[in-house]
Amino acid sequence: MKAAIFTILAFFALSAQAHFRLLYPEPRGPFVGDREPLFCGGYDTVTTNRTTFPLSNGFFRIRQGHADWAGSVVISVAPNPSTFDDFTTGGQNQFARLWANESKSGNFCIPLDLSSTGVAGVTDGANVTIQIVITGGDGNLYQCADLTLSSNFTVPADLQATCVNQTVADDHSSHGSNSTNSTTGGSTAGSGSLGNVEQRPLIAALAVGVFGALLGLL
Ligand SMILES: [Cu+2]
Repeated sequence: MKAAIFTILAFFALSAQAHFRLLYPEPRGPFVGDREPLFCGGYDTVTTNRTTFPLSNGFFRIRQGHADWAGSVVISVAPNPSTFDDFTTGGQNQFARLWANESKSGNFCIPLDLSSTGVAGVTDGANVTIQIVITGGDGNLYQCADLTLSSNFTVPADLQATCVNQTVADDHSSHGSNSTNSTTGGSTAGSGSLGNVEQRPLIAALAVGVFGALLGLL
């Protein structure tokens, strides 16, 4: 009986809590691990309280429970994007950030310059939705944020200050332990819940916008 309970707990820890959290901009709704494999993490209706987001030189923050993961960002200009098709044109994904990969888990702050997407309608004042797509060994996972773009908006200093990268030192034991800790995680970077962290040169590279360039290594 005890073994069975432990197995069940372990299952929930891995299935519901590993995954990733979108910390900024604000996701459509509260994180529900079991629904993260679904479109927009299970939230298929646009929110009414959009986040004002810079058209140029923005960023997004995630906390990633998987080692050896890849991520991309797609964008929709539909007023109420509710299906994956709303993030495509002519059958092709509208990328705001091309796929790139990373070996570590932890906190990541990734540049997102929406002015350079080349997607029609991604302009000053536009209402758009971004969908972060992460794959780390248990299928694609999704989180969405509804935004209003502004060319003269700067992310407030307190939010800028949270834009840091911290990776977990031990890749392959982190999935389980991090998933347990993340159940109490707050919304700020560097909360200490990830245990030992270290800075890596790659992470510094991410901060200055090399993320997309890593595609060439895939
Ligand atoms: Cu997962």
